[in-house]
Amino acid sequence: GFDYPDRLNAAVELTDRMVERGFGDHTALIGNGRRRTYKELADWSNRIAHVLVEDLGVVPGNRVLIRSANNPAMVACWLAATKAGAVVVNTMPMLRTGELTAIVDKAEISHALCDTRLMDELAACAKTSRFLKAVVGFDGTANHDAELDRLALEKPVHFDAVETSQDDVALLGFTSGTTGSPKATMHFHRDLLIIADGYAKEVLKVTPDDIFVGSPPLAFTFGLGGLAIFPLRFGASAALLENASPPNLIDIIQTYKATVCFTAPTAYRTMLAAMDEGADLSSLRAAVSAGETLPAPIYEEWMAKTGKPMLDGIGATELLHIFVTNRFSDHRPACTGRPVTGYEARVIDDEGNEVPRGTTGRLAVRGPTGCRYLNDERQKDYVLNGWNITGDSFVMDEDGYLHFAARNDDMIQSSGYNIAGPEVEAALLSHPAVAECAVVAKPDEARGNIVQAHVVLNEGHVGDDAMAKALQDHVKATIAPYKYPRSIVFTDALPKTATGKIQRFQLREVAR
Ligand code: 3SK
Repeated sequence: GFDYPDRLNAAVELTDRMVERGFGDHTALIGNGRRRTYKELADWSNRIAHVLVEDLGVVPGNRVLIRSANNPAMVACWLAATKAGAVVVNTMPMLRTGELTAIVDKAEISHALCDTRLMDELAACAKTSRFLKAVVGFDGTANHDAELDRLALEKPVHFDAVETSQDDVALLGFTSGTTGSPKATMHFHRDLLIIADGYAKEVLKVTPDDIFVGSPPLAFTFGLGGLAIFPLRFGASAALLENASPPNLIDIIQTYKATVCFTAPTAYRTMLAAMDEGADLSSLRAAVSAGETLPAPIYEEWMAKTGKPMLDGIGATELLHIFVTNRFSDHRPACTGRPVTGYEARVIDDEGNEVPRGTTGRLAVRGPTGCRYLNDERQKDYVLNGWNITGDSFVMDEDGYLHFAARNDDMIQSSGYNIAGPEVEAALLSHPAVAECAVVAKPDEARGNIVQAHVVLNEGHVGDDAMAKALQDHVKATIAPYKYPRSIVFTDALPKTATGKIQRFQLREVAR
């Protein structure tokens, strides 16, 4: 178990406490071409916390929204609001007024801190909101040239943080909407530390020498953990990118000799290709892959080129971070691994009973960090006796290792067969012409559904009938022939969420 004092403010632990522990001069964050030490980050967040309390009237329990790309100012704002005892909702730059309004209404947001470059959509939301009282701009480029920065510069660097309880809510994580209306998951101050003291310590073995990089937004708990909480908890550094496209990620890894990377399989695929062109990514000691299941060929090529395993893991906003993972000394291809210490995983049927090993069922998980939805009837559908019922189907093998089968809604029922869309995708991806693909069910009179593949080809290949036939033959030759995609749609790009997940529901709608 984890043993924290009753009175615990996670933001203090990640900044002022680190200064007390001797990390004051150590780099905490790199961003906008500058380094910020732990002392600078502690002072910066303390000054902003003064503004929140004294100028904006934030009181403990107020919900404060932050709108920004990944930059040090966003981290300072998140820490400041947490120090002030607020409940933070971090949001991504791509959200539009409608999506912001849904969040503001659900979480009853009273105050918002917004990068001045992203004000318009939030200002439109504030105009009509009955909850949002104040929107204050900060300078995401860290030139301290916005209202929040000017107010903060007048404040002292010491702040008496609110002595929150370890189980006071610190963060609301909104689930990224691959379907339907968003849900908000509540996380306590202690949860923010548990993911570091659990997964990051046990699996990643973080040291102060580590330099973290990655692509997930800080607004997504995958990013907040991987790019802020984990490095700050252990006196390590994070290099933040506002635009974490694969070329920028490759660049920053080389520039700062990053040691730990958090991203999704697609970016790793680009990195592997870049290595062939001479990119030097040898500084990376940990390559964490999550968000989408890791295809075995990427894992294998990474292993062959670096001599190190890529660590596939699965997490959820509901549980805050990764709860099942491979480990440096315990990893397998096409396998997501075993639960992180403190978490339990089960594969269950529709009645909630555990299915025999080797059988596909729904993944259920229980652990110290969740799941509690904010004011949401759906709690009773997704959380049973403390077990969070995920949206994924998995198989647990005889040794207790979990293997991804499909998103529940990615199971395709065709002519009485259950076909896991991702399995067909993996087969397609093993064809050299295929860059990316997504497989969905297309309703069909004769078969109920047929398998439809949406395919992005690598450069130099043409999406014609001959190519479709070649891909179908390849799938038939790779997996059981009944699984082959009877329909193939060639496309330039797949629809994705802001966090990079393929939005299969959009493709399904087109298929209908
Ligand atoms: O696997 C995911 O999608 C995820 C979600 C939230 C936090 C961490 C992860 C890996």
